[in-house]
Amino acid sequence: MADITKNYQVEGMTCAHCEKSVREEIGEILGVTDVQASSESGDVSVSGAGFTDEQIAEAVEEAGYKLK
Ligand SMILES: [Cu+2]
Repeated sequence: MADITKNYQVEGMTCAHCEKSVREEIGEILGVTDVQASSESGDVSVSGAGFTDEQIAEAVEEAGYKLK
């Protein structure tokens, strides 16, 4: 399966620590190979294969934030 990159908007990230929490939680999802997160813009981009929007939403919530 080819890798894809999907972009999400996350509410509530305010600093580098928030970015790290989001990156770590999403990074645990099977198939995710890379996560970029910006607390400034709220942009989170996830690369990989086989992950679902629902899994991303759950991981973001586990980290303590919300998908927009
Ligand atoms: Cu923070």
